[in-house]
Amino acid sequence: MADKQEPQDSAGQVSEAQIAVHWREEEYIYPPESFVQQANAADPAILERFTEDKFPDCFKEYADLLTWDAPWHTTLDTSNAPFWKWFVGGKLNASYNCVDRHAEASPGKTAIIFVPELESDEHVEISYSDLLRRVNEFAAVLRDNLGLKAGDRVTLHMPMVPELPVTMLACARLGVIHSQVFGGFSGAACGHRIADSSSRILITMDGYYRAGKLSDHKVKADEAVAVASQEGQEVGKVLVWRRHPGQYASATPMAEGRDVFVDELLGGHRGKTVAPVSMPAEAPLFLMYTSGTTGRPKGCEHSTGGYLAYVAGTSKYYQDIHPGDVYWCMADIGWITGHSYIVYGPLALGTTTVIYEGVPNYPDGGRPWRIAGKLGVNIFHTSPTAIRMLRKVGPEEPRKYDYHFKSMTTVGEPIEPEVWRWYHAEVGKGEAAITDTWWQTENGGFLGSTLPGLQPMKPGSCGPGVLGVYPVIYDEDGNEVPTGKAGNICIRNPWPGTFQTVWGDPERYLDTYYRKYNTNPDSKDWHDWPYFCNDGALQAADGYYRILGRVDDVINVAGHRLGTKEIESAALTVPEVAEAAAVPVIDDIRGRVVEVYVSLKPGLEPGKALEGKVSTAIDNEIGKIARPKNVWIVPDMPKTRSGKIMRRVIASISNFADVGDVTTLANPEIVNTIRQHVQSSKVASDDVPRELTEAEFEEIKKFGGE
Ligand code: 6R9
Repeated sequence: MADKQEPQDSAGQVSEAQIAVHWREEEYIYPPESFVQQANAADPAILERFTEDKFPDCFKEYADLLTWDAPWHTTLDTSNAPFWKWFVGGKLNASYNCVDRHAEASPGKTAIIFVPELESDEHVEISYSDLLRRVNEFAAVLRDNLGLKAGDRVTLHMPMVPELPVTMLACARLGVIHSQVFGGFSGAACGHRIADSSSRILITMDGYYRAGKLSDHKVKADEAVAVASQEGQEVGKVLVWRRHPGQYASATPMAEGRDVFVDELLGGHRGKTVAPVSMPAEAPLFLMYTSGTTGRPKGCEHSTGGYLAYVAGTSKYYQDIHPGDVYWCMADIGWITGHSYIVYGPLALGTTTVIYEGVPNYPDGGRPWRIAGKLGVNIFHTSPTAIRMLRKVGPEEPRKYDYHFKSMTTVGEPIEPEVWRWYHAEVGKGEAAITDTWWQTENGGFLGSTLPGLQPMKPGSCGPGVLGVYPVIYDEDGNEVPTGKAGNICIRNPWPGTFQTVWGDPERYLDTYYRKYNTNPDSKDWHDWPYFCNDGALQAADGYYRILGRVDDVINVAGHRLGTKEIESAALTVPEVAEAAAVPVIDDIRGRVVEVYVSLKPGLEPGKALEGKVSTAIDNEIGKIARPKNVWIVPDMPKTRSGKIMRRVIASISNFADVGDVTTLANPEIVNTIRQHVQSSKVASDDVPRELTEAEFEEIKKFGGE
C-alpha cells in the first residue's frame, strides 16, 4: 500500500540526498515458463559466479565472448585510480569481433535489417558477408583517401541508416575513434563536438526520412564546419553519404575541394579488403557526448576491450539475445543505447539487429507492431517515452497485429507502473519478460536490471545491481542510507563497460563522478573510489532499486525533497493522462511549490474537472505537500530528440524565466503555445512570480539536468 505519511515538517533537518518517498511497493510479475526454459541465464549458479569475492576476474566470462588477438595479463589495473584499465595486455579489433568472425562462420546470415521510414519502401537485409564487404570498402576510403589511422578522431553526424554502423565499424577496423553526434542535433551542436574532439573529418548524409519527408541534412554540415572553425578546429573534408546513391537530396551546394560523395569514392575500392588493426584493449573505441544543453557537453571516452566485452555479456544475459533471434532496439544509434544495444552488443553476438529509419508513429501508431510482425522480431527494446507515446496514439493497436515478443527492454528514464503495465499487457501481450535497464552514457552498459529468467519483474523498479556491479546508496556525507530511504546511488566498484575519462578534461571526470565520495585521493584501491551516478534512488528490502531520476530533478517544498518521478507517476494514475511532468515554481513561503504539466490521450478535452482529478490523485498518492499549485493541460510536452521531456523549458515558463536554447528540441514550436497558455492564465489570475535571483534562475535553468 502507499505510504501516505507526511514527512517531518523540518525544513532545516532534511539532508540534501534525502527525498521523501511515497511510492507504493509493487507486486512481482513472473515470465512464462517457456521463457525461463530458453533463457541464457537460467541457472542461478551465474549469480554465484559474479559475487564480490570473485571480482574482477568474474568478467573473464564476458571477455571470453570475444575473439582476442593477444590475451590480457591484468584483468583490472587500478594503478592510476580512478582511471581504470581493463584487460590490460590484451589485443583485439572490434570490427573483426562484430563482423569478420560471423561472416566466416555464417556468411549468409542476416546481420542488419534496415526498415526505411516510408512504408512503401521494402526493407533491406544485409548479410554478415555483405556487411564485411561494405565495412572493408569504406575502411579503404578512410585509410587511402583520407589518410586516417589509429587514434585519429572522426565526427559522424548521421541518421538511422545502415551506412551509420558501416561507418562506425570501418573506423573501428582502423582503430580510428568515432564520435557520432545524434542526427537530430543542429549543425552548431555538431560543430562544438567536432571542435572538442579535434576531428578534421566530418561524415554525414545528404538527407533522410522523418515523419514522411526527406529532410535536408547536409545543410547542417556547413554550419557544423563553420562553428568548429570559430572554435579553432578546421575540418578538411566532409564525406557525404547519399540516401539514394547517385541522387542528391540536399539543396546545399557541395563545397569544392571539401565535400565529397561517398558513393563516388567507394567506386575506386570495390572488393578491397583492409586488415583489422589489432588494438590494445584499453585503446578508445569511440566518444559519446552527453546531451547537456547547459555546460559544455562531456565527451565520454569508451574503451575497446572492456566496453565490447561488457555490451556482449549484458546483451547475452539481460536482453537474452540468442544467435537466432530477430532483435529490434527502437532507439537512435546517436545515443549510447544505440551504440551498445543496436550495434556493438548484438553484432558481437552475431545476431540480427533491426534498424528503423523513422519515427515510431509514422504513418500511425501501429507501425512498430507491423514491423515486428513482418520481420518476426522477438526481442523489442525501447524507452518509456516511446511507450507512453504509443499508448497515447494507439492503446489497443498492438492487439491488431500478430507478433510475439519473448522479451522487452525499457531504458532511459524511470517507467511509471501504469505505463509498465500497459507495456506488459498490450505490447507484450502478457507473455514477454520485461527488463528495465538503468544506466548512463558514461557507463557503456547496464548497471541495474533483472536477469529475466531468474529474477522476477517489479513495475517501476529496475531491479538489483547487474552481474558484477555492486551499487550502494549514500547520503550527502557518505553514510549508507537504510533500506527504503532515498539517497545518492553510487557504484562501489569499476566495471569493464565504464568510460575511461571525459575527453580532454580528466578534472571534470574526477569532479563530476569520483571526488564526492573519495576520502583518499592517493588511493590505488578501487574500494576507495565509489562512482557517483548523480541519480537519486532507494533500495527495497528485496534488493531492487527504484531510480528517482537525476539528483537535480528534486523539488524541495518547504524542506521536503520530492522526486519529480513519483509526482508524475501519481498523475499518470488518472486514466485520461498520457504524459506528465512536474516542475518547481519559486515561492516565497514554501521555497518551491510544484506545478504539473499533463498531456491527454487523443480525443479528450481539457477542463477544470480533469485538472482537479490530477490534483486529487497526487494528493492521494503522495500527500498534500505535493499538491500542485497549478495543473496545466498542454497539447504536447517539449522534448529532446531522444524523447526526454525538457523539464527546464516548462520550469522556465512557469517561473517567467527565459527558456534558453530550444533549438535541439524535437518540437520547438510547442514552447510558444505552452508559454502563451500558461503565462496568460497566470497574468489573469495575478499569479506572476517575482523576478528570480541569479541562483534561482540557475536552478530553474538546469532543472531536470538535460
Ligand atoms: C542509457 C541512458 C542516463 C539517465 C540516468 C537516469 C535515467 C536511464 C533508466 C533511468 C530510471 C531506467 N535512466 N535509464 N532511470 N530507470 N531504466 O539513458 O543514458 O541518456 O545518459 O541517461 O537516464 O537518470 O542517469 P543517458
